[in-house]
Amino acid sequence: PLVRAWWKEAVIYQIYPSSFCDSNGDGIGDINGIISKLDYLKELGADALWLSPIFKSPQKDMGYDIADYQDIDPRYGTLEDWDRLAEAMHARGMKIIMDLVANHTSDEHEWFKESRSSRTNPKRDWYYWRPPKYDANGKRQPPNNWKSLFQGSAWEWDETTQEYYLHLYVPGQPDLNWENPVVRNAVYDMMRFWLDRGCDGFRMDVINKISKVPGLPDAPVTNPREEFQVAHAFYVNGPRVHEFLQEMNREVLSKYTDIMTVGEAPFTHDMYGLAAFVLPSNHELNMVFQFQLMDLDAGGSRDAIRHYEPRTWTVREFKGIIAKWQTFLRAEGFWNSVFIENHDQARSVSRFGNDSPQWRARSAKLLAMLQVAQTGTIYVYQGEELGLKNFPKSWGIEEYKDVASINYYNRVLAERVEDGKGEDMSDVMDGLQKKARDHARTPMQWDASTNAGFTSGTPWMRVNEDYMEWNAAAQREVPDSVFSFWKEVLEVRKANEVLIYGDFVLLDEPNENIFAFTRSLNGETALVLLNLTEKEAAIELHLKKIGLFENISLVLSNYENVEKIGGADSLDGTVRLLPYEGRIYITT
Ligand code: TEU
Ligand code: CA
Repeated sequence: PLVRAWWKEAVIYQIYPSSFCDSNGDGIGDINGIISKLDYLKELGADALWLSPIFKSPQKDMGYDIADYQDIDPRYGTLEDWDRLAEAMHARGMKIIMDLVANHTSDEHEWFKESRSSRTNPKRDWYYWRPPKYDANGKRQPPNNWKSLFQGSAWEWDETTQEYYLHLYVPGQPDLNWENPVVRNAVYDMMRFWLDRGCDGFRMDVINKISKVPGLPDAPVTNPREEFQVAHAFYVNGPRVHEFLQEMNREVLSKYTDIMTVGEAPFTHDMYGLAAFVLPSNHELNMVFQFQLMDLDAGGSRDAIRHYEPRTWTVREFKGIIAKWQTFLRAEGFWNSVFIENHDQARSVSRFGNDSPQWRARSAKLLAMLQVAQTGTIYVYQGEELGLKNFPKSWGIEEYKDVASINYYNRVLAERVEDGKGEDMSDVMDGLQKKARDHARTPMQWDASTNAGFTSGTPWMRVNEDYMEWNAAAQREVPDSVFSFWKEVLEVRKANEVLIYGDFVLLDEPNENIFAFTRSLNGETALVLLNLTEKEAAIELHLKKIGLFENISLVLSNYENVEKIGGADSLDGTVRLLPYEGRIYITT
């Protein structure tokens, strides 16, 4: 049965506040900057905005290290600014989604300051504190061999109380101890604070890591060369995660109407494991972000070292992943999140399209079609609607600002120096140029003026060179720009329920170039043909046999002069698509 919801139909636009729009010339984007762009976002078709964290933070991981959940970082503005933003958005019929980062806090959060002050502090147990181990030589060692996701041990030594604390990310991001019910209640109180203030929902940061395997045992040694080991199995979808989220739902989420939740769930591609977060009967979250497609071009497991090693992929792998999630547990009510960019990912046109001058706009449009043709909530990341691409290879390591990139670079360099292998880092720079999170974080390109109109001061991060040509102002006026195309695809999506709710059937799985599928709902069918390659490609369609296409018409195309075919004839037999050509037909 079809269960409608606003958040299923919504287009959610993600804002990375530091890089969106700077209103006061300090080089950093802010809330007033966002307010000044609401009409642009409305024009695009955004129904909701998800803001990456703007809470008080020392910014060791760009705000994903929160020092006060109930205050805004001064670089972004004030609580009053937030109120004005929420009001301005609601006045335009838009919803505001905040980032809930509750797996960890900053080490500058009051909770942690108290916790670290003494072993007997009442908040000691709010975090994971453990005594050291000693090796055969009597040398102090961390309590287990877990590796931090951002390099090194996941444990930090604390001189004052002579114990280690756990941090899956940087040392400035100590993990909260969700085993402690008082901690959970403190998080719930904070959530109520925002919901009562007018927040319409949460994107929940690494929510699948809040429960750790009891006893925190050593991870198996999968990489003998390394001192610390990948330990995903000990905290990804951990033993009590569903109990905690059901409690959160009971205590908080269920008390508010019309809010939405999306949990970030990296480091697993296990369908059934992730279904448990989403199936309505479980009463946890509305949807999750799963990262199987994002991991497709990563060199290895999610071990950070191989993560930056590019991997080549095939069209069949690509469409296989999408088909898997599009068809998964539809009847039971599983709901997808559809995205190919966010603030942790390189630009999609550079990864899955083709960012050469010849194909950039064409393939960016194809990727827009790829997304609106899927069932699930659509997420658009700032700049994706303009076809923004990765910054160039000529940028040195000093232009990379992300702690994950810098730690990775430094670690490989240290290893090479130690091995006497010289200091040639060109392969590492190549990996970063393809995969680093930094590419999504360059300032938004608004117009052709200095600093792309992002700031009148000095931008905190270098602006991509191509802004003179690739910017919002230039594209807004041009009917065949990537921006205008995004507007159009989002309109078509909203006008056609079959694209939102229809059942997905993959066509011609073995085709090595074309991703073809149908979507059907209540007797209506959409046919989607996407050539994911730089060459012309063909597909054999037998639509008359299926008997579906008596009256179909082309509703979306990223080439100008495609014949507006109305009828099955021209689609029955061999259909040829130009490079990166996409077409969406819908029965009339
Ligand atoms: O990211 C979760 C995460 O672990 C990965 O997506 C990570 O960015 C990737 O492995 C790096 O290679 C979330 C946030 O989205 C990210 O920005 C934060 O850094 C992280 O959590 C910690 O809060
Ligand atoms: Ca500013």
